Amino acid sequence: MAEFKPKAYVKTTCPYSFKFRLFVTEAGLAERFEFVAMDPFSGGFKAAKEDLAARSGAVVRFPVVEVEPDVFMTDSDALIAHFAGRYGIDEAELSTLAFYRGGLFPTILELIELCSGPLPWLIRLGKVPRAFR
Ligand SMILES: N[C@@H](CCC(=O)N[C@@H](CS)C(=O)NCC(=O)O)C(=O)O
Repeated sequence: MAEFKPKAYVKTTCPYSFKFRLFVTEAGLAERFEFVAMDPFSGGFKAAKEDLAARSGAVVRFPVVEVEPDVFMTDSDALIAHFAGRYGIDEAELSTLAFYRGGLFPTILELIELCSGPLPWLIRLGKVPRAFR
């Protein structure tokens, strides 16, 4: 029987999803995954997310990976550790991942945190940051 290919649901605007996608690519594992890009600006996003919630039995936080048929895992760092272990990857050797984790990633999280205070006001002005849509 063919080996199950983990199915990774990654949200296009999500810094955690990007971290996992970056790990997979830099580790040379891209061929081992099926990626599903979840675009919050597309019409099907809400229904696809609800379907994922029903199938996984949990509140959806991206990235989500179906690691085995009907077995779902979340949390970007836990997923990275899981697949690094499975494929014998040393995370410390992934310099682009370290570059992202050390700079852009915390910067985006900080911006999201800063925007969440004035969010109701931004919504009233019709200026909802992409990360909150
Ligand atoms: N600790 C989690 C955080 C994941 C998270 O907060 N994801 C956000 C998007 S960046 C999410 O899925 N929120 C629900 C949604 O966007 O529908 C991780 O590292 O994966």
